[in-house]
Amino acid sequence: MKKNSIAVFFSKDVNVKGDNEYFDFCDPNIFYLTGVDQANIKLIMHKNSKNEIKSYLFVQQSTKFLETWHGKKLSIVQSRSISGIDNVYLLKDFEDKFDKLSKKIKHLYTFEHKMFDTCLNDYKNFIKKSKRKLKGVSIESSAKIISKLRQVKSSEEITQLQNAMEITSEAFLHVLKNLKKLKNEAQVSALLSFDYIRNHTKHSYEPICASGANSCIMHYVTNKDNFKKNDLILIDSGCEINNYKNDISRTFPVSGKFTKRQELIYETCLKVQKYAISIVKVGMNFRDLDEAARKFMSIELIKIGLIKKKDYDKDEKIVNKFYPHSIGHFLGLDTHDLASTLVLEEGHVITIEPGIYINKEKIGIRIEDNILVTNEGPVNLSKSIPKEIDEIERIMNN
Ligand SMILES: [Mn+2]
Repeated sequence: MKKNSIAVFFSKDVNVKGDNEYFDFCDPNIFYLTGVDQANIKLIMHKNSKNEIKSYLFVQQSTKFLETWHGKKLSIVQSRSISGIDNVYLLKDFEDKFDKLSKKIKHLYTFEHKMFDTCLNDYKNFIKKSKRKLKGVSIESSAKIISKLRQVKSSEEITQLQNAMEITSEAFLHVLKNLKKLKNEAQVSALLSFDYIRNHTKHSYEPICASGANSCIMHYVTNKDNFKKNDLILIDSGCEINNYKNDISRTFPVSGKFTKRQELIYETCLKVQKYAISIVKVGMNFRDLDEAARKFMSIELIKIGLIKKKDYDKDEKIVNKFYPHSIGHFLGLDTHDLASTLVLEEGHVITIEPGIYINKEKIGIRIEDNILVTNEGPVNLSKSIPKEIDEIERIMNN
């Protein structure tokens, strides 16, 4: 932050649909900065002319109504102890405090990012009002600063991801061991939920349990179709601990055995995945990684005859027909985490997830691991989840 500046973050209120509540994770930025995971809170960070920083946290006052219907809100004392911020106030004091603090500032940082839900009416109105009120103050986005911080994971954050991975891994293994007995996508989805929830975690995102032709739909979440003989099932799922998210994909044969054709496509995808992981290193641009993986994929798809070399030479985009997405994304408090830079640094966590989708053959394969970037090379956080064909078949048929 620049001298004489203020950064302001709001978290969402509890979502209500009909008469039911949806407890969305409050706000990744506020959680990152304060450790408080509660809806409807506000944060001001103030840097004065002497480079001194003070933070102010505003929390909702517990009322009889809230306690009856939603449960107790964190008290000021609790919020202080969780956040380490001395200056904790009630929400109703926000405006006063902001007006006082903003008198001498030259810059106001607001969080606006195209990828994220900043469509809080409250927050939008606040920005609008500030623009009107604060003459001569430059209004800037804090996205770049906060992304830079969030992108590099501390060892505590990596531990959260690893702890979650133990449970994600347990769930995938549980599915693998039982898959031959299961009859449909819903049962796979239920088994994942069973393991996540009984281990006090939750889904990082809506799981994808896509069998047969459904596996060629990238964001399939219907998860209800019955298995047909020789179907593959593509499972894209993960749990989160303290809001730190896993994001794993595996593809298994529901019968316990890959057909020869499925085996060929699967091995091709796995080869590309292993290659992409192997070239991950500090200093590499994610775009170059994506490019190299796509090139490797193209060569492999030509080798197995899925695309013709002469067609590829004419138009490299032909690969997109079978591999329509990129090699992966950054991961953390958001499944598609903020990234201030595409150049990999120690502590970045990314997914590596090539896929091959052949609609007319009802074959969709994606293999996705979560990779920690270190100076010593890539560390596969999800290596305990089987992806070799012989291992998958051995576990399924045991
Ligand atoms: Mn992913």
